[in-house]
Formats: sequence, C-alpha cells, structure tokens
Amino acid sequence: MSYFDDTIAAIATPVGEGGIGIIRLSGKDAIAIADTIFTSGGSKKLMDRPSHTLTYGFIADPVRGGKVDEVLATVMRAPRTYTREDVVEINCHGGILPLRKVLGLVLACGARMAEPGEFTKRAFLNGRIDLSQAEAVMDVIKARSDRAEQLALAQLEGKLSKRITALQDRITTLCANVEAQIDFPDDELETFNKGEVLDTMRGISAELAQLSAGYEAGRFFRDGAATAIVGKPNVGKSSLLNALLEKDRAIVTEMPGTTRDVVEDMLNISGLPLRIMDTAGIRETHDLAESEGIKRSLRALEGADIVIAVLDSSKPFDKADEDLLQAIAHKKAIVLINKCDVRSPDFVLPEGQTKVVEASARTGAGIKELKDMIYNVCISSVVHLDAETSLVTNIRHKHSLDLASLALAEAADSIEHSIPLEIGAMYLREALDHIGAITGVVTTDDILNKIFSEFCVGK
Ligand SMILES: Nc1nc2c(ncn2[C@@H]2O[C@H](COP(=O)(O)OP(=O)(O)OP(=O)(O)O)[C@@H](O)[C@H]2O)c(=O)[nH]1
Ligand SMILES: [Mg+2]
Repeated sequence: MSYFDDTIAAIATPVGEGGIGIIRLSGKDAIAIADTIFTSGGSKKLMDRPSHTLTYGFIADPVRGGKVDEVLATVMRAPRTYTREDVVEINCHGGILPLRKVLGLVLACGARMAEPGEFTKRAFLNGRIDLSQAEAVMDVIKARSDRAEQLALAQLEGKLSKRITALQDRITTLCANVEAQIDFPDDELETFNKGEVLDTMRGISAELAQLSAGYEAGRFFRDGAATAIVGKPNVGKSSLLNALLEKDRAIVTEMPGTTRDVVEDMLNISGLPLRIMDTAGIRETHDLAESEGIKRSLRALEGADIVIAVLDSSKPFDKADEDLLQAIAHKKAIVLINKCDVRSPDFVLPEGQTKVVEASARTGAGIKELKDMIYNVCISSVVHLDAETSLVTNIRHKHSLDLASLALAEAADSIEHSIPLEIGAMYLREALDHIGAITGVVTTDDILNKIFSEFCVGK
C-alpha cells in the first residue's frame, strides 16, 4: 500500500540534447494517465501489458490530436519498483522540446510535477529503503571517483544501515535490561550485572565513536580533499602541481612571483579525489596584484584540508621557511623538500618535522612518495579500508553518531555513580533516538524536506 494518493511526474534525464530523454511517472494513476496519451500500432493499452515490459508506440495530444513523439513506454507495477508504486517511464527522443511537450500532456492529464527528490522520498516513505540509503542515492549520482561511488553504493545496499541497526539492537536490549531493573528492583535479575552492563555501554559508545571517526576520510572520498600547495616564491610550487597532474597546468618561470592567483585542478590518488591548489608565493611585496594573490594563498592555506609546504633545498633554510612551518603547525600538513636534484649542503631542516618528503618537481623523483603520503594523511583515521568497509560520508550521520555515543557514555557514568537508574534509561532512550535519526526511524518533516530538497528533480 502506498503512502500517497496522487501521481507525480518529471523529466528524469539531464537537460540538454541526447539520444533519449525519459519522463517518469509514479503513483496509483501512473498507468492510466500514460494510457490517455499513449497509442501503439494496435489497440494495445499499457494497462493490459505485463509488468516490467517495454511497449513501442506514440504519444499523441488527446485533445488536439496529432503525434508529439515516437516513444518506448515501460510499465512497472507496484511493489517491485523504485518507489514501490506503479511506475511508467516514457523514453522519448532526447531533445528538450519533445520532453517538455510530453511532460505538459502528462500534467494536463492529472499528474503533479514532482519536487526534487520526491521519487526517492516515496521509496523511503513507502518503506523500500531507509533514510541513509535514500541519501546514498544522491551520493551515487554525484560520486567523483570510483572509490566514492563504491562507498555510496555500499551505503545504498544498506551496509551502513546494517551496522547501525545491529548497534541499535544492542542498545535496545541494554535499555530493556535497565528498565526491567527499575521495574523489579528487588528481584535478582540474572540479566542485570552492573559491571557487564557498563562494559557493554562503553563498548558500544566506542564503536559509535569509531564509526564517526571514519567520517573525515569518508568526506574526502565523497567531496574531495582540498589540498593547498604553499611556500615562498620560486620554490617550485607550480612545477609541483604540474608534476602531480602530469600536465602543464600552471605557468612556471625562473622569476619569483610568477603565480598570482590560485590555480585549481582535480587529482585522483588511488580513488581519493583531491582538489589541488597552486598558490602565489608568500613574501613581502608592494605589487598590488601580487599582494592580493598572497592574501588568497593564505586563505587557501587556512581553508585547506591538507597543506603541502614546499621548501627550496637549493638554498639555505631561512626565516621565511621557519614562519611557513609555524603557519602550518596546526594543519594536516606535509613538508616537501623540493629541488633535491640540486640540494645545497647548507639546507638543513630543523628537527621535529614528521611528515617530510624529498622530491624534485623537475626530475619527478619523490613524486610517487608524495602521493602515497597524501593518501595516508587523508585516511589515517581508517585502519582498514576495503570493499566491505562502510564509511560514514554524511555530516548528518556523523552528528547523530557523536550524540548517540555521548548519550551512552553519560548513561554509563550515571549508572557507575549509582545515580537512579531512571536517568541511565533516559540517556539510553536518547541514544536510540539519535541512532534512529540516521536510518529515519525517528525523524521530522523538516529534516526530510531538507534532505530531499538537495536532490535533483526526477530522482
Ligand atoms: N633544479 C630544479 N629546479 C626546479 C625544481 N622545481 C622547480 N624548479 C625551477 O624553479 C623555478 C621556479 O619554479 P615555479 O614552479 O615557477 O615556482 P613557484 O613556487 O610556483 O614560484 P612562484 O609562482 O613565483 O611563487 C623554475 O625555473 C623551475 O624550473 C626542481 O625540483 N629542481
Ligand atoms: Mg607558481
């Protein structure tokens, strides 16, 4: 049974010209509405066609007559459909004009224009997928690397939901345990052993925290890690960008102050997408354009997830290099000792730097080591990463995990300090609510509207 009684429609393919374009209808009248505008060679009605079959025919204007487009119509009957409702997909010729005309007819015949994400929202509300799976649909569409797509697909298949539901079940059992102890305090309940209960609570709290810790790596895979290359003028930042990208992206000259603006490109390291930025060399200057460029460098440095600080080893390490190391001390950063092909014996890096790579942007030596180090710095929080790993990639999920982990820790503390068990039970129920928000067991219209409004129309 569907949650809705109206039928929605939208153009499901991107705007622009293509081989085909698809109009998608979903709802209890989807097939009847399609039948009012669809004619096949014979007198075949879509209503009489078996589910999950394709029918060749034409779309015609039922009022004014006249063929609008030659199409293939797919009939898919509930419940084995994307939304769990009756769905019809009309494959039109892929220009925007036929698509708009067909959509116009469908709307005139009683369908309502779908809102962004409304098909997926129906899949969720009709119980086919949970909320984290619905959110994964958008991540699959927007994935920028194989690895990001793999993670989103794992989430769509419910791997994250399974892990979360297992934790949820364990908390529910705990909660029942504690509540039984409240209701029957005098009975010697075999299930309530304070030490064991505390261990279980802390164990689950730690597991939730660990899932949450994977978020940063998950976010990098999903959105790309912003990586800024910074340093003094002429140390080889633009050369390094070009070496990493294996193309002549940025201008390189022997003149200090060559790069004036931030030059950005995408780089993929073993499936990890990076937004890599070459910046203007940082120094005192009276040149207006250069000083604006330097301001942008500093902004890029602050905003970056990862910083590559480039030093020129053909010259002695100086005060400006020292200032740079100071400026990146609070960031995830790698120190790159460049120009190692012409390294001077007077270049001495101060002690205490841990992530250091020696390289030559000119010869390409050390570039692979740099890439490996960037990858490791990005996913350091994830011990083990394979196809089965489900990483949290969504900030909403991370927040809920953190809150649930905190509530469990509070529950454990209160029970440890012999505070009335009612308080512990309250924290446990709070933890359950936070977990439930991830899969959508506990949610509000506001949250749903916000999540689905970020989708594209037709999905
Ligand atoms: N020998 C040697 N020369 C290098 C190396 N990397 C860069 N250079 C040279 O150093 C000079 C400056 O290189 P750029 O890449 O323009 O330096 P930059 O840091 O981007 O300079 P600005 O944009 O002015 O801040 C050029 O002449 C490069 O060919 C290297 O690894 N070895
Ligand atoms: Mg440059």
